[in-house]
Amino acid sequence: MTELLSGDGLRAALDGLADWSEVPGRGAIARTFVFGDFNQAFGFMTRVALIAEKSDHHPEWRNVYKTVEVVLTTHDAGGVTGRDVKLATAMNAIARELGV
Ligand code: H2B
Repeated sequence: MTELLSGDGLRAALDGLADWSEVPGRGAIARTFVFGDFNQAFGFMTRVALIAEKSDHHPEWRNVYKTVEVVLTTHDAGGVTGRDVKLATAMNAIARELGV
């Protein structure tokens, strides 16, 4: 889970992660979520925050009204790992439940 993903490994992981892309030169992946309104965006963040805290893996993110910009990287490993893929997968599932 803490093994760095790069090259083909990262590309394979991104293939299974709808709407996420690599952040060039950063060892990170990113997705921008656009919800219906602020309540939905903040509800998403609240649900993700609980998962992040429980798994001790936290997003870099920015919220403006109904938009949530997320960057995931594993700081301890200096790049993308399975922990980021797992959190991104959970984020996609929650967003999907909210119709995004
Ligand atoms: N979150 C992320 N995204 N990367 C980490 O390496 C990380 C983290 N490390 N949350 C955790 C906290 C670590 O700092 C604590 C001490 O377990």
